[in-house]
Amino acid sequence: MGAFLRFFYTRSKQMYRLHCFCQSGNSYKVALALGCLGQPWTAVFVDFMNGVTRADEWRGEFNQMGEVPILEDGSLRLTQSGMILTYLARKHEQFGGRDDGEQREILRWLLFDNHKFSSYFVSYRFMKSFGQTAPDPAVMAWLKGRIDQAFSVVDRHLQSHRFILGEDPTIADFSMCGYLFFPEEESGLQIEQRFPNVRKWLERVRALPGWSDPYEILPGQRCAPRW
Ligand SMILES: N[C@@H](CCC(=O)N[C@@H](CS)C(=O)NCC(=O)O)C(=O)O
Repeated sequence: MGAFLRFFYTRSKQMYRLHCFCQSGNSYKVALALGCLGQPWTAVFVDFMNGVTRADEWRGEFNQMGEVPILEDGSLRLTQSGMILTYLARKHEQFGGRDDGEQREILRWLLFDNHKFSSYFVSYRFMKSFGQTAPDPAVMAWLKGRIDQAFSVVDRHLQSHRFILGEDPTIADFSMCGYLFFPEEESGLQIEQRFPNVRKWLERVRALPGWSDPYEILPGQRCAPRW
């Protein structure tokens, strides 16, 4: 094999592999980053809805935490979307902040996102749309209160920022928008109506080269909201 062909063969063999499924906004965070970085990737479907990630065998082989996304880069296997996004930003020298101060600021928002902004929204949407039993109204009311607080913080911040850090998009944006391009009926929370600065920010993210709709790029069967 000539050097030229070998280069392409090696490249295609090492294409990123993203273990994911189409309802997973945490997977979408990584898929969106790869798209905006112009990096080709291939999906490895994880049958989350049928309990694959709860099996000891799956956990033993792929992720002891029982979670997706998982990103494979050659022999490297990475988990936790925030860590994966940081890895990609550093590797491709884009979207990762220009100096130590910006990198710290990105980490601050990634932590806020994982603890509060995506996190409470994820639980609410899951119970409303994909849970096996009808959601408990008291739990949903509590979650909605937490969601409203976290989204108010971000909406206020975005009054004076085009993207989370300022003028330019970073992985903090990819992380925080991860659940907000799914159909509104899945949460029923009317986020864009109630938080106008979040809506304008999402329009800016949607306009980025490389953006795609989650249900167009992630594998698996779409299902109608259950409750
Ligand atoms: N902090 C993790 C959260 C990952 C996560 O919760 N993924 C969901 C799918 S979107 C999952 O696999 N959940 C399994 C579980 O909670 O048991 C990340 O950002 O990657």
